[in-house]
Amino acid sequence: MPHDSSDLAQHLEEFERETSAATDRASWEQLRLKWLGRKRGIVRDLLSRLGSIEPERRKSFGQAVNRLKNAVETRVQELDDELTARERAASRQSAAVDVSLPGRPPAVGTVHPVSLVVREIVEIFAGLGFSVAEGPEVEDDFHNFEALNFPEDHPAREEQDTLFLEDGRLLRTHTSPVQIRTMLDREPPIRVICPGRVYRKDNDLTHSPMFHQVEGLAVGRGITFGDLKGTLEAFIHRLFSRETGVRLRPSYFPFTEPSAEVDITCPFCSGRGCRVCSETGWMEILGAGMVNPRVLQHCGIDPAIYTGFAFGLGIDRVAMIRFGIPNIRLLFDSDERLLRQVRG
Ligand code: 2NL
Repeated sequence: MPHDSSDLAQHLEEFERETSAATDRASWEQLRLKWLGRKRGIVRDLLSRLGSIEPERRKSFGQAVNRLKNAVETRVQELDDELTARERAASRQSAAVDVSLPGRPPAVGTVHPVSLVVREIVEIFAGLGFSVAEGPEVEDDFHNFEALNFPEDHPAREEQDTLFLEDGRLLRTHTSPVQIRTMLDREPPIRVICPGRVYRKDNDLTHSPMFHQVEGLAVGRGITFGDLKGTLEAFIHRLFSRETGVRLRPSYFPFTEPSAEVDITCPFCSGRGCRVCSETGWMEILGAGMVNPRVLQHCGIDPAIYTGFAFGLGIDRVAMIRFGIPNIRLLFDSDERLLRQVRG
């Protein structure tokens, strides 16, 4: 049992040895408990023996224990300060910002080919005096079919082709309802271009249930089929090239009379014939015609005073032709590897 000053000197030596091994928090805490612990600490233990020591040695022993106690307390505090300083330095290091590192460039998206083509078409028609009109994608039977002179039993009205909501409304199958709304809202002269998403119950290698359309409408006094032809030729020459040939074939739509389908000379072979145009030299890109008087009437416009022309084209096909995208899936997958290859 350590009862005199020399034993205490050994304690001090032992303590010194142990401090050099206390290099982290855990070993420091062990050291502190062993020496300064309130219950079984060595210093506390020595002090508790003070009473059982002979009176003449009690004073010097007590002083020696106090010196040991002070030395241990001082050193434990020093070690604690050292550990804290090292921990702070380490966390500063790991949180440090290296201001000389180059910045991480933000990911920048690209404009979708369909949007590029829409912008271009809108720009061309703006130059011809047309403004953009937009409307809802969820429509009713009146704006999507009835006002457009679709007969009650027209196949396009069937569930087989049109996506219906439970309440009887539907996803618009063309952007024509936007033009119907425009005619109901405004007085002629009207010149609008209506780009947007449209929906049909179609899903195969060449059809997507959602696709994009642009329709145009001009209503005013004395508008003729010649105006339609001139407008479309100007448009096609700007969108493709001045050399592009244009031809109109008679066709039928319930909402126009007369109606035409519009072909252009194949942009891939300039009309000589290739695989893309099935060796015909022509590609169909538009449907058009003079607005059926019954449609004008549905919209409160007097067909005795006003006439109009209208046309519609699928944007997706134009974008695919324009950028050489071989199928509709690639166009709608939004794969950045494709999008980055397409530049307006
Ligand atoms: C096509 C054919 C066309 C129209 C759309 C239209 C709209 C109103 C009145 C009359 Cl409100 N016509 N739109 C006219 C002719 C053809 O689209 O093949 N589209 C892809």
